[in-house]
Amino acid sequence: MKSPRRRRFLARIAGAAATLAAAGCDRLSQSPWFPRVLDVGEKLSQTAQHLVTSRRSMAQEFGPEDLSPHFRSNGTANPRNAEYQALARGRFAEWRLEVGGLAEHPARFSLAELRSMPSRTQITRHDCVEGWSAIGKWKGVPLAEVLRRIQPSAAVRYVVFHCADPMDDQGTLYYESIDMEDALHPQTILAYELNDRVLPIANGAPIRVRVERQLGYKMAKYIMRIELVESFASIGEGNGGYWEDQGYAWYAGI
Ligand SMILES: Nc1nc2c(c(=O)[nH]1)N[C@H]1C(S)=C(S)[C@@H](COP(=O)(O)O)O[C@H]1N2
Ligand SMILES: [Mo]
Repeated sequence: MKSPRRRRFLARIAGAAATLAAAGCDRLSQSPWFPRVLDVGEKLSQTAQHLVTSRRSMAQEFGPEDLSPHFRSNGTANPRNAEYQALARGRFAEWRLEVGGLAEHPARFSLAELRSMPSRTQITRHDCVEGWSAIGKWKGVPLAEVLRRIQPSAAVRYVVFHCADPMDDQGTLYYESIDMEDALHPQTILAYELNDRVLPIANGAPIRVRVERQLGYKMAKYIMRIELVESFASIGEGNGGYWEDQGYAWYAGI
C-alpha cells in the first residue's frame, strides 16, 4: 500500500479535498469527480461485505456422479517416522488425537470415539495450488463437535493441526492452522473416510481435516495433535503453517 503510485493517488485526493474545502461545501455535489470518489468507497465496502458473507457461506457440494475416478495423493504419501509406522501397523487402534492448548477440558480421543460422534458426509472439490483438482466424498466428525467437548477458552483465535510427517532431514513436521470462524464452519470436518472407505494412508490416515473453502495445503493430513492458541507466538516463530513458512498465503480461501 505504500507504492509510489498509491502515494501519488492519496496525495491527489488530499489535494482535491483541500481545494474543495476552500471552495465551500455547496460546490461539493456539483464537482464532477465527487460522486466518483464516493463510488470507490462504495465498491470497497461492497467488497468487504462480500468477504464477510462468503466466509459464512457453504462451499459447493456435488453429487456422486461428479466423483473423480481416483483421488490422488499429494505431498507426503506415507510418513516415514517410526512412531507413525508403528501406529499404522496397529491400524491406528493405539492412536489418540490430543486436543488441548487453551481449553477448559483438554482431552484425547481414540478413532473409535471420533467415529461414534455425530458425522457429516460431503462431496466437494479439492484444489491444489500445484494445478490439479479432484472431487471426493468425505465423512468425518465436525471439528465444532470436538471443540464443544473440550470447551475452548474465550481467548482462542486459531486452531493448529500438528501432523505426523517430517518434511525435511531436520524433522520439521507439517502443520497448519485456521481461525475459529473456519474451525466452527459446518463443512469443517475431521475426515476418517474417503469415497466410502477407511481413509487411506496416502490421503492422511487416520484423520485429516477438510476446510472446504480453502486450498489443498490447508487440509492437514496425519493429524496427531490439535492445539488451540491465541497467537502463533505460542507455536514458535512460524507463520501458521508449513507452506506458509515457505511463503504461501495463510488465508487460502475465497
Ligand atoms: N500432513 C500433511 N498434510 C498435507 C500435505 C502434506 O504433505 N502433509 N500436503 C497438502 C497438500 S499441498 C495437498 S494438495 C493435500 C493433498 O491431499 P491428498 O494427498 O489427499 O491428495 O494435502 C495437504 N495436507
Ligand atoms: Mo497442494
